[in-house]
Amino acid sequence: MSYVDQVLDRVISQNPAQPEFHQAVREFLATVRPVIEENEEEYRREALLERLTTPERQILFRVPWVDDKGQVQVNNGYRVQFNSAIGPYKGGLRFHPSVNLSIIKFLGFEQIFKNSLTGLPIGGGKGGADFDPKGKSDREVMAFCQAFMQELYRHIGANVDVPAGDIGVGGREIGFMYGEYKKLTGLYEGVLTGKGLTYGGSLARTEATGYGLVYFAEEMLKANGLDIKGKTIAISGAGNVATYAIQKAEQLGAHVVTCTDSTGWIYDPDGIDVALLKEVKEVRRARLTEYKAEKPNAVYHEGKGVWSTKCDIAMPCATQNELGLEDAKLLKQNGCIAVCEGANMPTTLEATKYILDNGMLFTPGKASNAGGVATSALEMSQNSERLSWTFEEVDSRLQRIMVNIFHQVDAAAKKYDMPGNYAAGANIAGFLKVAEAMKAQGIV
Ligand code: NDP
Ligand code: 2IT
Repeated sequence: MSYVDQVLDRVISQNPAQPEFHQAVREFLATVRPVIEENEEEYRREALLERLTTPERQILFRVPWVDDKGQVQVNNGYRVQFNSAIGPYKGGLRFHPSVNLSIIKFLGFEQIFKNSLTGLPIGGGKGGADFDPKGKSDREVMAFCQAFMQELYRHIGANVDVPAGDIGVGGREIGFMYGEYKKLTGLYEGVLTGKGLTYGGSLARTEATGYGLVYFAEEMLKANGLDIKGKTIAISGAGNVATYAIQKAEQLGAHVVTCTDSTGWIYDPDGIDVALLKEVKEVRRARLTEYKAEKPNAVYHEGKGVWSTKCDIAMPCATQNELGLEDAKLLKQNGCIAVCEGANMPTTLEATKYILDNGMLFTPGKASNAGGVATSALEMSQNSERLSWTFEEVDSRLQRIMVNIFHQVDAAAKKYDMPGNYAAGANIAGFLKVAEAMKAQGIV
């Protein structure tokens, strides 16, 4: 049996009932196969792939907190410190009722290669809890964040592990967690990114993932003789990534006609109104029905279905496995030419295969959404030198990083005879740097 197949079998049997983690590893191993096969004996002897697919450390903890009625609630907390070959563990925290070890491990695994692609010194990690911030008061969210940090603080640090936001974790949650970390440790250090601007945050971090996605898409389209200007885009999600992807795409002359939340979706022929979207989702923390209520031309659909929209480009920016095979077929039928992932693993393996086999362009999240974590690393740099850069400085570095990631990914795909297969290119380019660093550091 080939080494790659042997490792995949091992991952599946040693991590039962973790379908998302299996999916991420399967996708990765399938595309790095040609690189491994060039040096199979050496990789096998050093158990490089076994080490890479096994987290360095997994922390599972109880998070007890008191709700507004005086009832004690208990949630499950996670931090998976996956790989520190190229830098301190870095990756977001997700608060969502669906969170489990499989989801945190798939995210942590992909984060290793994403962080490598940024060219910055950050290792891979991810964490979170099955806490649902929906419908909770600010005091309840604070109580939860404090309880979460009461355990997490002993495992993280500015040079150890630096968490940030993800689904359900934005500026409010990072603030509460930062305050608790400072109180427990007495340290005022860059232990979290995505901080508020008054206490060590970086300008443009809020916008970075969405903006970075559009910078990446723009460069990829350019390399294929296309222009983002004038394109109709269907986006899913209505959170941090989606909002700023919509804003940047509209600034660059594209026409974004959809957004979604967990209960339904909006089609707005006039183009999504970002100011209204932010008011509904960030300020009121309400449903998209409130967007519709203020936009007579917009149509609100309950449930799923956003990928039935006629568009040139689809940008899934909500969550994993939100774009399946039937969605990919619909997109193709309707003339869509590119799927650019803003979320982590939003496209199923079957849908990705269909997209690539049918001549559509595809950019994998670990490359196209890397602008968020790259800007987090820029926030770490600013914290270290105790300076704050201007918005323009951070944004122009972000643009350069995204353009550079695209060219690394493109070159790796070409080098291994898979031109245009950016999914393979991203995995290979991300992997090679981490593998070299792991080799250099010996068996640890
Ligand atoms: P937010 O919590 O800000 O927004 C998430 C959006 O997706 C919300 O509109 C939410 O709906 C919707 N959503 C979440 N879960 C589901 C679900 N299970 N089914 C349907 N809709 C869902 O998160 P982000 O924008 O930060 O994250 C979106 C994606 O981008 C995630 O995959 C995340 O891992 C990835 N990502 C985020 C980065 C960041 O910097 N924040 C960086 C790189 C990737 P509702 O409004 O109803 O809650
Ligand atoms: O998936 C991701 O890259 C993030 N949620 C951002 C991580 C970070 O450390 O900024």
